[in-house]
Amino acid sequence: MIFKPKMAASRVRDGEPLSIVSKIWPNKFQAQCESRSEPTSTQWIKRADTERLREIFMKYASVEVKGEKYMSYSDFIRKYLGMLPEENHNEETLRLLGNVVDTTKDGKISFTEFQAFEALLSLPDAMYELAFQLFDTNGTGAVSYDEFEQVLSHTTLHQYIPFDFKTDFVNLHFGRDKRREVSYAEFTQILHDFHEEHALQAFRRFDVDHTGFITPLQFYDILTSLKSHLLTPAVKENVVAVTCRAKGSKVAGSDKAHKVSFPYFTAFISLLNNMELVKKVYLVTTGGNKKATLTKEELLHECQYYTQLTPLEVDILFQLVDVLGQQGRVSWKELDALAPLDIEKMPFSQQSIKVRGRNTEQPGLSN
Ligand SMILES: [Ca+2]
Repeated sequence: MIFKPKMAASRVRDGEPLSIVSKIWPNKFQAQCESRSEPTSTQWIKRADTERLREIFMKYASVEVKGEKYMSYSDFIRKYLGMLPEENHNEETLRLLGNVVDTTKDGKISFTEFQAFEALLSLPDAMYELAFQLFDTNGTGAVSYDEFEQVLSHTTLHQYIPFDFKTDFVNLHFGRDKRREVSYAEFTQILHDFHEEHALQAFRRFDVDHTGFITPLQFYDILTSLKSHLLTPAVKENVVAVTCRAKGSKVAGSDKAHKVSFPYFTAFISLLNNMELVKKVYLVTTGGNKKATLTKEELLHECQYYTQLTPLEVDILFQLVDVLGQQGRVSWKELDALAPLDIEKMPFSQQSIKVRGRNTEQPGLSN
């Protein structure tokens, strides 16, 4: 989402980037894409063999220093990955992306670095690793506040709704003097918390009177600017209608009718984030029968075992299901239409399926 939010959003359902990648690494990110003989779903995560990889590398490497071939950032990002195709592309963007692969930070990409990048893609936490390397611009193995601000300020996310860096969020993670550096493990958590904090800031920005309410259109604005990766067409088309009709967003007898309350706002986003869990709960309850339908009460009963899913989230789920034309009953079809990610096609999912020798048809999260 950093540089091409539209591309990122539209690719989510193609099973390529997880939301985190669409935010951080806006690309198809298959370094070995050219090495596939057959594009089967599991094969693309396999590591390409060295010889084939070298062949690909040599095809793009335009720089030669003392008899050694290297890729320039432009060779790698623009010609090989096909990102930033515009002639007048942003040089800073190119530098930030090239820098991810150039671990020696000498401005060019060696075969070893190319190979390491390819290997990184087959790690189970590849997407977080990529994000970390993007933020760790000087390659010290830790992210400083300056790096965090520099990279985030360069995102379209920040351009839509500026992130306020002068907040407790920054103080808590980097210290008040901003001198604390963040390790990889901590960084993965920060990345997660950052998106929540940003949504929170956006709500406050629109709630100018501090009433705890925003309008459905403002809600729509926030969702499409900050959470577009969570919005399937079914959600996007119906979000305003749903929030206008929702009981949870009205205060009876007051002028707050048809407004979005803060709890509704957070529950809505949380539900979209949790859709894979909802699918799991559905499958457990129906014994794996995707044709079965469940009422709100049935689903709610099962959801008690999962603390992540609140009754308000289940309410919102059924409000969405209702506008999809299923009065009061939910089946796999509706869940699928609302779920932002096809988790079974995700690289980490494929990887763990492979490791455990499981069939890719099996539903559910692999972690
Ligand atoms: Ca290098």
